[in-house]
Amino acid sequence: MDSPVLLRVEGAVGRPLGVTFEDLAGMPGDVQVPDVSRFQPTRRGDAVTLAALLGVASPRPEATHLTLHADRDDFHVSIPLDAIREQGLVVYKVGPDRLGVEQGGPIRLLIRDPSACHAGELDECANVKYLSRIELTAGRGRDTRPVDDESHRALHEQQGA
Ligand SMILES: Nc1nc2c(c(=O)[nH]1)N[C@H]1C(S)=C(S)[C@@H](COP(=O)(O)O)O[C@H]1N2
Ligand SMILES: [Mo]
Repeated sequence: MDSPVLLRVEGAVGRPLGVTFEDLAGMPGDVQVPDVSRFQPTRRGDAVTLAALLGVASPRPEATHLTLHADRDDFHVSIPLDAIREQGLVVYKVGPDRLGVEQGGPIRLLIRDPSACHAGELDECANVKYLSRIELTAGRGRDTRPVDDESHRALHEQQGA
C-alpha cells in the first residue's frame, strides 16, 4: 500500500510535492537534522531542513512568501521566503518513531532560533504544529497568528498549553 502524503508543497513552485514519511527519511544525510533539542531544549525529534525540501520543489522567481498551513486546526502563518528558508526545520520523527499529534505531528515546523511571540516574523508562534501544506506565493498569504496578548492567551488555553 502507498504511504500517505503527510505534507504538500505547492503554489509558486516548479515541482509541487506530496511528501511521505519515507520521502523524508530517505533524504540525504547532510540535510537530516537529528535531535532538535540542541536548538530548543524543550522540543524533541529529528528533522530535515526546510531549505532541502524547497530545493526539490524549486520556488518560482515570483515567490516572495511562504505560508505554513495547519489544516487540522485552521492555523496559518505567512513569512517572507528569504527569512525562513534557512531557519526552518521540518520535524517528522522521534528516534525510530513517527512524531505524534501530542507533539504537533505528524509534521511540525520549527524555527531554529525564534524570537518571542509577536517579537518579529520568525517568532515562536511560527512553530506550526500539524503542518499539512507549505504554499509559496507572490505576496503575503494567510496569517492567523494571534496579534495581541489577549488573543494569544485565548489560543494557548484552547491548545492546552
Ligand atoms: N497548528 C497550530 N500550530 C501552532 C499553534 C496553533 O494554535 N496551532 N500555536 C502557535 C503558538 S502561538 C505558539 S507560541 C507555539 C507554542 O508551541 P508549544 O505549544 O509547543 O509550546 O505553537 C504555535 N503553533
Ligand atoms: Mo505564540
